[in-house]
Amino acid sequence: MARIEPFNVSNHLLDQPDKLQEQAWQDGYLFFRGLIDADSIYNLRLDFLGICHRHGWAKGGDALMDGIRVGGPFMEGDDGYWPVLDEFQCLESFHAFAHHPAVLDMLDKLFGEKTLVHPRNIGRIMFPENTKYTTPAHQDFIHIRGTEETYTAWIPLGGCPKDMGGLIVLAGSHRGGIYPVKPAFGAGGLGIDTAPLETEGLCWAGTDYEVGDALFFHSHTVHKALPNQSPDRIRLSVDYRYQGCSKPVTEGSLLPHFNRMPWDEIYTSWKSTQYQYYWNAFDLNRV
Ligand SMILES: O=C(O)CCC(=O)C(=O)O
Repeated sequence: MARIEPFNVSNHLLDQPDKLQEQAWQDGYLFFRGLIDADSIYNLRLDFLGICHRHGWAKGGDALMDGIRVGGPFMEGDDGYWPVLDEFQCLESFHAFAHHPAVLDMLDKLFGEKTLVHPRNIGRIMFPENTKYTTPAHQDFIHIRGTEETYTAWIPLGGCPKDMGGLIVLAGSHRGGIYPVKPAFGAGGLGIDTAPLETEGLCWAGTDYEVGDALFFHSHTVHKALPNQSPDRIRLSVDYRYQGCSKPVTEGSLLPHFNRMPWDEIYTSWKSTQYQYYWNAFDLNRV
């Protein structure tokens, strides 16, 4: 594995929209330490791990919040994976978290207009001993479309040192257009050969993520996960997508991830309507 440079940390730019935009354009990503309060992270972690535990995938009791695997590795696409993913998808807390004020405040500055939160939210459960299915190097644009000025937020639900399989980005790779893809194992199923880009001088950037850290990257930025090499810890994380509200958006970005059930079914046990169909309040540029 090539060298991984530390992320540029952008907390000091939070009140300077021009500088935030400049930094994002330079690197293709923005990384913040402690952007999100720890309680919000732990609450969602608890909800995710409760589901994992009920399905026999994680230890319970005092060990629940440690995220210690039982059995597996289980992975996206397995029969037993869908019931877990469906429960994640129905969690009100999971969808509400995408609207965290600290995240939206930063993004409104980055986009220079009100942010549209895509409702197609993704929860990831990455087991150890599953290197083959580690997320391959890819660009999100081919999965999302709409505007290329879409940013993905990758937020681990707890600390995530590199050996637990955090996300890394190929800094500056967003300036090279769309790269050729080939079938690959792991999330998304498509991978990019990054060797030529590394030879040209692009470098991977990453970190040992701490609770509350958040990474945002442009839809053309090449990124991938590191393998989860911990002996027994499940890596939990969320992917949320955002764009300026005036920019084009595809219908697919307004559907649930994998579109396995309609929004009405997802909303069945929600307590609030605040984040239900909220995107209909925007005058969307649908493409
Ligand atoms: O968390 C992961 O392993 C994959 C996240 C990712 O690359 C994505 O959603 O685009």
